[in-house]
Amino acid sequence: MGVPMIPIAAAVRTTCPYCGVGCGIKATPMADGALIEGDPEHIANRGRLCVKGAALGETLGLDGRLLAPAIREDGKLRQAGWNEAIDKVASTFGSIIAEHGPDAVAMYISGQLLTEDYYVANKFMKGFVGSANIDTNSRLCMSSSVAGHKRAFGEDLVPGCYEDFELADLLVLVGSNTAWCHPTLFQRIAKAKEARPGLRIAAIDPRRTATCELADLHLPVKAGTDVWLFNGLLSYLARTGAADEAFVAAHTAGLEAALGLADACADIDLVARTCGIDPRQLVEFYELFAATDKVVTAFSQGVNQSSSGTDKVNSIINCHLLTGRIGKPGMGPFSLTGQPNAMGGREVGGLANMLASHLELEQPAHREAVRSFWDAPRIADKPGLKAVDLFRAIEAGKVKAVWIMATNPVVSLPDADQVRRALERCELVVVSDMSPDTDTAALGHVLLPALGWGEKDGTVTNSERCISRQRGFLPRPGEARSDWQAICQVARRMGFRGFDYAHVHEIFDEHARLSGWRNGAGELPRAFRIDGLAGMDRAAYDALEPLQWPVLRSGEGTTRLFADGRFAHPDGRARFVASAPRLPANAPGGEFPLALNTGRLRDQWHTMTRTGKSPRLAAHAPEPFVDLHPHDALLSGVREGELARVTSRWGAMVARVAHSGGIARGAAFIPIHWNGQTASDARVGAVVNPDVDPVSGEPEFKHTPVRVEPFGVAWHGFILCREELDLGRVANWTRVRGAGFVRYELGGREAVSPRWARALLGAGEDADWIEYEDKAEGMLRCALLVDGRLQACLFVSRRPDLPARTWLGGLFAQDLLSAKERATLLAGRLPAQGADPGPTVCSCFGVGRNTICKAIEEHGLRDAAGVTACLRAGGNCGSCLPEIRQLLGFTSPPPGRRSSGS
Ligand SMILES: Nc1nc2c(c(=O)[nH]1)N[C@H]1C(S)=C(S)[C@@H](COP(=O)(O)OP(=O)(O)OC[C@H]3O[C@@H](n4cnc5c(=O)[nH]c(N)nc54)[C@H](O)[C@@H]3O)O[C@H]1N2
Ligand SMILES: Nc1nc2c(c(=O)[nH]1)N[C@H]1C(S)=C(S)[C@@H](COP(=O)(O)OP(=O)(O)OC[C@H]3O[C@@H](n4cnc5c(=O)[nH]c(N)nc54)[C@H](O)[C@@H]3O)O[C@H]1N2
Ligand code: SF4
Ligand SMILES: [Mo]
Repeated sequence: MGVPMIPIAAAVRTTCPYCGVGCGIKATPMADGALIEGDPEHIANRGRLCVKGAALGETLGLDGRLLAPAIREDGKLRQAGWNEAIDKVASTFGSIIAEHGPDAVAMYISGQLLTEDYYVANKFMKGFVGSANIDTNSRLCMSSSVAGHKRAFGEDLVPGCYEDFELADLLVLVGSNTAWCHPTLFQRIAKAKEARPGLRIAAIDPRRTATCELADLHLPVKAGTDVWLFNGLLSYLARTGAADEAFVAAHTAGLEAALGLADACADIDLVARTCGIDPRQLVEFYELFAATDKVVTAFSQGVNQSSSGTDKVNSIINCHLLTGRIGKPGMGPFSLTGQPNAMGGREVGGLANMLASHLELEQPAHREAVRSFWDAPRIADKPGLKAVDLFRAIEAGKVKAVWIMATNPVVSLPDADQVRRALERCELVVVSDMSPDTDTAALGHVLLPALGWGEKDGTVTNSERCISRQRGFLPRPGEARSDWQAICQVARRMGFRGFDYAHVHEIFDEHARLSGWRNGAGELPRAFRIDGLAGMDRAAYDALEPLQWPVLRSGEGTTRLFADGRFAHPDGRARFVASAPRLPANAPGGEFPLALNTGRLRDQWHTMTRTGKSPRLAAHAPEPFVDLHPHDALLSGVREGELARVTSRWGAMVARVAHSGGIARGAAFIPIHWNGQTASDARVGAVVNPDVDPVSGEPEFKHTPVRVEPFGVAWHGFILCREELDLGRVANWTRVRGAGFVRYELGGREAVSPRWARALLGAGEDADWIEYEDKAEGMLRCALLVDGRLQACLFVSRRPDLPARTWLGGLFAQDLLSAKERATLLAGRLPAQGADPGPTVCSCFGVGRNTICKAIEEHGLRDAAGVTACLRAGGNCGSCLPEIRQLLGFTSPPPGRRSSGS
């Protein structure tokens, strides 16, 4: 800090590795890392970044990286060369295929791969191994949207673009916490609304989220009931003359059947009751939708991750087809993609039931087209196993080897303990990752080191079909390689031809050419085409500017699809899909009275392997929590701030009870991010039920019946220390990354003593050790100093009344404690110190909740701009503005934090 950073190379334009907004980034390599800024020229973000993107520089260090291949023997990992590791994978895959057939091996890959990696993985499995047992975590994410698009449009096509969000007069956000999960897009929406207050926003979400702060209307639907709501809307639109009859007649089919079913939802009171919302609110929403021409309905996981996910998608699209609101500026259904390359994965046919380039696995002519293009010896001729079924087949011993790449299924799949059992029984588990310390890598027999963001090269496609380059700007560390290189090596070792790419642009070129292959009238026409990008040499590929597919001619993208009313079904007509609403099969009641919903937090990315490295990001929500309505907490016998056990038929976990004020009675919410590396017992996947949507196979992540009960501990405590510790038999712990220290939050059952503390913190006989014990009060406080510098401190109390961690954490930045600091160390704060700033709200400037609330009160601040002017909070990336608005509105604070917990 304080030393000016000096660029060591020119800035490189690349793309953010996190969410599907796909923001452009300008990265400048520095002597000590990289300077990360928004790329003002990228069409997705025009220079904006959210807090995760802005903190990327903090996640690029090589600590905790897998830098060489490793092989596990007799339970122990040992380093290996690439040759040996590749040999082991190729020969084991080969012998299992020879003995049991190609379906006895599998790959499980990820929407975080680059398109080129993804393309090669599919070519390898479907064309050369000859099995479609290759599925991806997009099964957990986008597969319901894929299935819904294919049913309605004849192909997996997202009609619109981000600009439509700004041009709309009504924006409906269904099951999407856009403020936290697609933050720069949300900022575009907020700006548009500021400029044009006539832009109305409706949020449909069982929770009151940060997104709802911007909404004119929040419909807190009961989880799983969206099809009632949209079938009711379809029927209402038809009854009230809102249909575009000419459009329906010329460009669609199937309305009668869809209306036949939707009319069962014509009764407003019935729909309102089923959805658990006020009938007046429902009518207000229906009237607004009917009266507004420019409507965008954007949706994500509250829609997709459901046992009726595909029907939810189609029930939304039906309403846009009936009103002809599709393919025109400012209108259309819009599936928000989650991962940076969810869309690219779909282009290359990443799912087990797809073929490359939007061709169909189940159609012989399509299979032959791809086989001949690849000059492959065979081609998979039936769909492979979808994610949940795949891991069941592994446990059953039917699939004997699996190669897992860029995903962490032991954390992220439902019934996650089953996934762990499956991998424990699998003959060969290969894991390609950047980290050797994930819950999945811990079960790998062969670990292959992957290049990470900033090191690898290729393309990604965002939610609006925009293809952008990810460009490397850091040296390639250790022996890490691109995932495509690892796959090609195994393929070549297995004797397959067609895997001799010298550079990644050759893979992109092949992918581009395949999209034009037999893609004409009378052949196998499909809208996905990027053959306009074929034939680029390396320099042209490196210089590729972001552009939206289809690309028929070099440099010319396509902003919107279906402008001419022609869809991809052979007759050119879109389909209404009739769907009867149904509730989740596993209903809460009896032993498991609450419906558990799971989702994301603003400052963490999935299983934390990258965002977890940033102290700045950790400050927003340091600990796992279960958000409950106070009434249900009372019935469950648990109290805010205390630990609770959450149990379902499938598994259990422990988290701290929180009341955000945004949860309805009968529901609970737990974030998805904590895992076996960051907490003792907080993998929510272990609790989640494995039900799936019958069409898409996407899991029901948002609805599991659970019970909540106290997780009794005899004491609460925390440790701050410079090095990670082996905590031994502490009943419950969470590890939080701090700046220059590691923080553990603890809950214990066994008696503690200064002796135990000394042993735990590694204080020898003549260590510089300060301690205070009050046995009657159950209080123990100790600190270890080395050469006058704070090395570690531990605070334990029978009651959860521990001092704030802020001041103590700050001491780790010092080389020497002053006499005064040393004297007050065990008090946990300076006597003259002001109030505890509270948990971080603004991560960019480190401004806490208590500080903001105090400023609002003392200075009578009335809007977010006032808070920014006073405290700077919200003045950089803007990701925290919705929470600042929440605080201004005196609604309850964001969940998961005790006021002393920061
Ligand atoms: N900060 C952050 N951003 C991310 C990610 C991340 O890990 N962290 N991950 C990225 C990825 S891969 C994805 S897929 C996206 C996901 O982005 P989102 O879909 O916005 O995120 P979620 O929090 O999973 O769920 C969205 C909302 O669905 C609501 N919901 C639950 N059940 C129902 C229901 O039955 N009906 C309706 N209408 N709503 C319901 C939940 O209450 C929740 O608020 O985020 C992307 N962006
Ligand atoms: N309960 C519940 N569970 C969920 C969800 C939910 O809402 N609720 N959402 C689901 C959704 S939408 C998603 S997308 C999944 C996400 O779940 P995962 O995909 O399991 O989560 P990540 O932590 O992103 O895992 C990515 C892994 O790949 C590694 N990695 C990153 N880049 C690369 C690379 O270039 N190459 C290689 N080889 N490795 C790399 C990272 O270190 C990390 O270990 O979670 C799903 N699970
Ligand atoms: S919104 Fe944030 S996480 Fe998403 S792409 Fe942009 S900077 Fe990355
Ligand atoms: Mo996702």
